[in-house]
Amino acid sequence: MAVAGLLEKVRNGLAKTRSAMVARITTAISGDALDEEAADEIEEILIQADVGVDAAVEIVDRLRERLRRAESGAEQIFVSLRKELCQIAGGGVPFDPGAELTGKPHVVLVVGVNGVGKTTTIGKLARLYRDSGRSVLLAACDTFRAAAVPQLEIWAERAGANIVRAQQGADPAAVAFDAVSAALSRDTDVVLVDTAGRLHTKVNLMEELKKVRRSLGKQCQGAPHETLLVLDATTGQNALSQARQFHLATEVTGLVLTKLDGTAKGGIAFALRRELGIPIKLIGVGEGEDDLQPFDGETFVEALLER
Ligand SMILES: Nc1nc2c(ncn2[C@@H]2O[C@H](COP(=O)(O)OP(=O)(O)OP(=O)(O)O)[C@@H](O)[C@H]2O)c(=O)[nH]1
Ligand SMILES: [Mg+2]
Repeated sequence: MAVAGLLEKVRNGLAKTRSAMVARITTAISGDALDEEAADEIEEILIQADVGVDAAVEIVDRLRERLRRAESGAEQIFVSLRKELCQIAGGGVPFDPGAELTGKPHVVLVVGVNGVGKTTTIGKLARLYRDSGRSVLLAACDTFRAAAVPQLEIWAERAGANIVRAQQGADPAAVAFDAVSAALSRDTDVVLVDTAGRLHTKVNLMEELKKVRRSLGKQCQGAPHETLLVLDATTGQNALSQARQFHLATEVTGLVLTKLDGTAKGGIAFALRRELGIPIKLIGVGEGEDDLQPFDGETFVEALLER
């Protein structure tokens, strides 16, 4: 997608967070200077957008510092805030479905708590890879929920991807093994592994995930090459503890932040970037097929603070 179209998608997706922030910040700095009152108000606005208390305090401290040195004024305050937020969110390498893949097949394990958008993300991801000319196989390792397989089948059909599935109640690690076998025999480029939602506090379910992981690596060295943890942006700061627990169990290599379109608390992206050493790779900004976008910190901040 062209850069303009991409920004538009992200901009629409962040509309709720933006409208909760920009107007209030504009009012807070209507005196044209960043006085104590305005600084406190901006801190409060950032906290309410789920940027996190520590990050909000740090951002406003640095904002004060910046503005002590330069001339203030509403425009300047926005420019400085943009810079501070970019400092936190920027600098990563955005996900590129056309980039060279590690491993053949390149295996992507998708994990997360219940209902965060794992299956939807896989469907959208399949589409992104297919649009880049890659062959894709979906592994239906959510054998727990009865409706999981038909849901994945619909996405597979839409994207033109193959699917490997089993009976409900089957061992997810066995399905994972079969999927990699099938991908190897069909010379498939990418395997996307859907897993059942699980609470990060349930030890036995986290063990099951480790087993799926080992199973993926049995015939394909280095698999999974990517482990994406899906986080629902509407859950707020709890996303941080989910990320920490899943990372302990499965070595998460990237985050997907979904449902940004449904929340005014999109600031969680900054908390995640600041607190964890794990990059945000993709963001979900709607339920449609093309509503999964590569995360780019600068674009994100631009869309968030546009006036
Ligand atoms: N608005 C919005 N809805 C989303 C987004 N991503 C997923 N959803 C919706 O969230 C709901 C749950 O999505 P699923 O993909 O089934 O979630 P899951 O993590 O696979 O759920 P379980 O397998 O039950 O754990 C669906 O209604 C999706 O359409 C998004 O970025 N924006
Ligand atoms: Mg699912």
